[in-house]
Amino acid sequence: MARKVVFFFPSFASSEATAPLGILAVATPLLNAGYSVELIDSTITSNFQKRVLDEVKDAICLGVSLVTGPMIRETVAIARAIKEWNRNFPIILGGWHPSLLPKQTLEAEYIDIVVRGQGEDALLEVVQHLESGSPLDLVAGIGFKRDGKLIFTPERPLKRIVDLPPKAYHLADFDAYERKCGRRWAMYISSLACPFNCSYCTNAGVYGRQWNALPAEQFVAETVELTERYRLELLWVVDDNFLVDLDRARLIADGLVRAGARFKWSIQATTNLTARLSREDLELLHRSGLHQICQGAESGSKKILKLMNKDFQDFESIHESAERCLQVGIRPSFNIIFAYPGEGPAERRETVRFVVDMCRRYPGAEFWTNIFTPYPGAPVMKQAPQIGIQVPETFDGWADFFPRYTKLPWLNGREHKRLQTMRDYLRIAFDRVPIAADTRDRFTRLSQKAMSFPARVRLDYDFYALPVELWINNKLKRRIAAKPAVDAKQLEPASATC
Ligand code: B12
Ligand code: SF4
Repeated sequence: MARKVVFFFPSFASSEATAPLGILAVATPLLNAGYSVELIDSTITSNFQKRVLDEVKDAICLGVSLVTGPMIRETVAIARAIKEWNRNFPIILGGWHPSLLPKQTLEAEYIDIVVRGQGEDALLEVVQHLESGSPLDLVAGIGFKRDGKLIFTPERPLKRIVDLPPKAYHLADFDAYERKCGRRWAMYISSLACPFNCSYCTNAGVYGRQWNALPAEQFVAETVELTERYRLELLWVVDDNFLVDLDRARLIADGLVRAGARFKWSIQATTNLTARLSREDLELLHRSGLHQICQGAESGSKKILKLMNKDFQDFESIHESAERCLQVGIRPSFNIIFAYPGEGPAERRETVRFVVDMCRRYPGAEFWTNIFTPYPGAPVMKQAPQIGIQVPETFDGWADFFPRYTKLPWLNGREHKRLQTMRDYLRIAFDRVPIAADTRDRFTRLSQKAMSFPARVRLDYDFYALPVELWINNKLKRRIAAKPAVDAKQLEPASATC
């Protein structure tokens, strides 16, 4: 048997294709230990099932990385196909879903091992044990099966990001991702955890709340090298809250300017921390290439923000951050969660008014909306029985948990349809800039622009009957690239993609 490990990354239902950072992270220690690694990403591999089956023939094991939701579908399909070929071939799951629900995931008959939390050291140790045939009991932070029994080893302490090895970016086929997405970009991570604890968020459950980060010099050196080596035009820094340490952010910006960096980058940060940035800070960040700050506004209702445990955020700071970012040329992007438990028609209306008002006042600010999706491990899940959320009892039961179409006990039937229609109107009323290249022709662009005016009127009057603009928009969208099949199967025509 070759000293080879195969990784599979299931489709994540988005055209914003790039290399999966979790797999690039866990591959490094394997490569350093002399193993060879094969990465098959469903998004860029049309015959991915055959490729996986071919590659595992002479490998030690298969590793899959996934989050809760539709990625589970392809994971199940691949795992079942492998087990049909050889029921003893080890299948290892890592990433967010198995970390948050290790027991239920391992109960699936086609899963052999789950890795909980950071996988760099754990996977290397698992692979070494599989290779030598020795028992896995001493590998911390995993679950495995023995004689049909599930065995969980003690938790593995979290490592700080400075102590983690660099990611194996060379495994990524950036040409293929560029062909798919129309843009050459990558993800980069420079800090772990978030000091806050929003009740819908799963972060604290996997990474705790001890924010820790790479030093500014390392950020500058690595990102400049990475973007030059792979000719990347954009880096999405996927830190949960990039701006916790403002001095570090300033030093990074200064370092990138001095290094003559030519790439664009975007970050995620809370609104309160973004509002702390002065105009000078933002100008410096913009000069260094920062072009977008993604922030979780989440609701236009004070009551809902409180229920979400987002007391640290106020509307004044959201306005301030939008205004100041736009003044220097940085795009403020905000997320919204509709239908959070406790949200009724009045609070939903407040949120729509808030979004519309922000977009009118600050042209260039953008909003991305979701439907509340109860994720395992999020603090709000403790209330699941009281609020009537049916928690799936099997691994594959989580496949339909997806913010684009989640149905909830308090958001079903007509209410669900109405919200989806309203979200569609928000999409066409105001512009948003996705990472994937804009493939619309002039005709589509102008037609969509023309439809933004009636859409705004509808949002003002809360009137969504006979949605002709959406019907036309769907026809227009069919002329441009389709999304991956995994997602398309689930979407109802009227609410399909943005
Ligand atoms: C980048 C990102 C995306 C990108 C992914 C692009 C890509 N090509 O990978 C995009 C935009 C597509 C995306 C989409 C979504 N995302 Co997202 N995303 C992230 C984000 C910001 C970073 C992930 C990352 O790469 N981190 C860096 C790597 C190094 O860390 P890691 O993933 O934790 O990996 C470590 C371990 O998990 C483990 N590991 C990971 N994989 C594997 C595999 C094996 C075999 C092993 C052993 C170990 C292992 O080892 C790694 C190294 O220590 C996280 C937030 C976060 N803090 O991580 C959210 C996050 C993962 N996303 C989340 C969500 C909810 C979504 C969406 C549903 C959002 C939406 N509104 O549509 C969709 C779902 C898409 C789908 N698949 O169904 C949630 C997941 C919650 C959950 N229960 O699963 C997170 C945690 C955000 C949050 N706080 O709620 N996302
Ligand atoms: S601020 Fe963002 S990352 Fe931090 S807990 Fe809230 S949702 Fe999660």
